[in-house]
Amino acid sequence: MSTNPFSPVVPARSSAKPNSAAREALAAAAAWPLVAVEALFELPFNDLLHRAQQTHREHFDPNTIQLSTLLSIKTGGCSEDCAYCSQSSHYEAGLKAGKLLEVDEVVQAARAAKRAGAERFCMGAAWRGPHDRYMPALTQMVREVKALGLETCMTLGMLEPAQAQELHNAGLDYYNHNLDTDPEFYGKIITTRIYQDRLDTLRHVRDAGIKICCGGILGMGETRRHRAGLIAQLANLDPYPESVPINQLVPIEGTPLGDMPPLDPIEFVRTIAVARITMPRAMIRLSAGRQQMGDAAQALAFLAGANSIFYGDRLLTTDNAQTDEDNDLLCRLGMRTGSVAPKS
Ligand code: SAM
Ligand code: DTB
Ligand code: SF4
Repeated sequence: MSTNPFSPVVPARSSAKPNSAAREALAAAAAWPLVAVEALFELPFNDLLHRAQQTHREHFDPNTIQLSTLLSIKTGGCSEDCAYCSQSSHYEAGLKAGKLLEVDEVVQAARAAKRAGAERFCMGAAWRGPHDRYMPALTQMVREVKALGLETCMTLGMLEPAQAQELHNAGLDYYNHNLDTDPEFYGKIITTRIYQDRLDTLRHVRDAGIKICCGGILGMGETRRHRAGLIAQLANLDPYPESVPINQLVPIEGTPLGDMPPLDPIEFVRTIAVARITMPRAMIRLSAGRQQMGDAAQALAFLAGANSIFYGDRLLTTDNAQTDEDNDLLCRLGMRTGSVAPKS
């Protein structure tokens, strides 16, 4: 074990050559034990932000932000019971369910996103997982959106290995599948699929050669320990996700979490900082909830190491921060938008 509670245990992929017992112990050890992640959360805010900003500068240009645009390609009528979601058929959120969009409609929206400055186009479907009969249309969407010169991302629920491979073969760059929260709190939010189902899908995606976008939601009534647990789960994926969306709950009337009070913005920013420190080369996306957050909290989140946002007036079924407000904020912060990659 490391003696510094703020440093990760030497991971199993270290170049050191321990004896076999030690090697086994190292392999069993998580890169970021929960106690080390909790210790980061406990730091004085200024110390935590300083450390996160240092990490951020080591790996990224601190003044460039990447823009991703979302499109709901199949809305509502979902069989799952995720307590935060407007699209679950278990709740009455007043949403009209739709069919899978035509490929042309998706490509038209992607073209508009590209014109507006997006680097990545993320297509989301309200499914437990895609039925095989939709795979030809989905792969066609990937091919055509990619041909526009955009990075492609899809979030379609659970994937079988063969489906992941088909999407990879079509050119899908990223697959978004969130852990949402830590394993202990998970059962309070979703009962129709288990944590291991999510980990299995992430493995299928990784094995197919697609990059992973995986994060969670804050403000669902979880404790700090649960937030630390979520970050530890993400940081201990081997390798950790290339993209980490951190959503603030958008409370939706009619869902079980519709009345949830907002999370303290300081705690939200702390979580971003801990994600940056524990996953130094990941894109950390300040995702849902920006409209409710205000400029000051967003500016702090960028200082804490967030370097991507969803850009465009809509998320999936709710309003996003409006693009003219985003342009104004980024201008006041002197931030550029464009392609972001970790320094080699
Ligand atoms: N059905 C697929 C799934 O669940 O994997 C893909 C779409 S689902 C809407 C994608 C993610 O959006 C969820 O995992 C959750 O993290 C996030 N999300 C959904 N509703 C939200 C809300 N009201 N507030 C914040 N994040 C939300
Ligand atoms: C993610 O982590 N957040 C996005 C994206 N991945 C698919 C979705 C946010 C949805 C917010 C609520 C809504 O608009 O329905
Ligand atoms: Fe369905 Fe995804 Fe919403 Fe859960 S988060 S209810 S799986 S659309």
